[in-house]
Amino acid sequence: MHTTHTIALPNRPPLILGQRALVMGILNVTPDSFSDGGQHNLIENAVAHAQAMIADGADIIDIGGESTRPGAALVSVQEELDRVMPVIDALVAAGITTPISIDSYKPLVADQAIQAGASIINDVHGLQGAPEMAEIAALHSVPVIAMHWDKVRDEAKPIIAEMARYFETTLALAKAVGVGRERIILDPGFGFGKSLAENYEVLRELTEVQPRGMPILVGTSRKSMIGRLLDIPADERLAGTIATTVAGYLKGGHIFRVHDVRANRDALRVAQATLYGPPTELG
Ligand code: 7PJ
Repeated sequence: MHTTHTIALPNRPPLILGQRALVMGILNVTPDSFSDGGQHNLIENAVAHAQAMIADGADIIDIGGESTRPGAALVSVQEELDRVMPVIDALVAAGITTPISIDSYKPLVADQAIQAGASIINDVHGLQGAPEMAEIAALHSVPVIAMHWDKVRDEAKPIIAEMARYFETTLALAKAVGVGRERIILDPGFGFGKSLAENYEVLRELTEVQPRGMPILVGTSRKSMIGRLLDIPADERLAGTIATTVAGYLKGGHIFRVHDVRANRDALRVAQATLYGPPTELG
C-alpha cells in the first residue's frame, strides 16, 4: 500500500519512508510563538520544545521563522536568519541528532541553516520561488520537501491536474541542477490557495498526487480546513487534525507535519497496526 523510499541525508542515517509513518514536529520561531521573555529565553524555550517533541517521537524537527499563515507579515532575510540560526545552533550544541528541516522559501536562509546543521529543505514555494533554491539543494546534497502553492492558478481547473502540472515544473527545475526525484518529497500544500472542498478532495485523492509513487508529506495540523468545517479555533483542532492525519496515512501519506507530536504519533501507530499488523516484537 505505501510506497517505500530511502532518502539519503548528509552526515546522518537516511530517512526510511513507507515502513513506518514519520512524524515531523513543528518548531515555529516567530516572536509570537516563544515570546515570554527576551532572546535568550526564546532560544531556551525553543530547544526545550524541540526536545519535548523528540521525546514524544518526532522523527524530524521542522524549524521556521516566517509565518506563512494568511495575513501574516513577511519578514526580511536578515530577520528570518536572526530568528532561526541561533535556534539551530542551540539544537546542534545540545547534541540533538534528529534531522532538522528548514521551513523557508528563501535560498539564503536554507543555505545558512544547512551549513549550521539542518539537513532537509522544506520549501513552500516548491522550488519555484527562487531559482537558487534548487541550486542550494544540489550544492549540499539535501532532500527537498516541495510544497504546492500556486498563487496564480486557474481556480476553474481541477486541483489534482493543476498540481500535477506544478510538480512537473518543480521536478524539471530540480533535474536541471542535478537534483533527482529520489531526493524530492511532494506536499500538496493543504490550506495554500485551495478551497475547503479542494483541501478535502486532495486528502481523499492523495494517491493521485502526481507523479504517482513519490513520497508524500501531509501538513494539515490545526489548519482552517478543520477549523472552518467544525467552526472552532486553532487550539481546539487536535481531534480534527488526528482524523486528517490518519486519513492521509490510509491514503498513502509518508510524513506528517504536526504541532501535537505525541497524539498524532499514537494515532498513526494504531493506523499502521491496522494496515500492516503490529510490529512483530510486540506480538
Ligand atoms: C506547511 C508547511 C505545509 C510544508 C506551513 C501552518 C502553516 N510546510 N509550512 N507543508 N504549512 N511542507 O503550519 O499552518 O503544509 S506553515
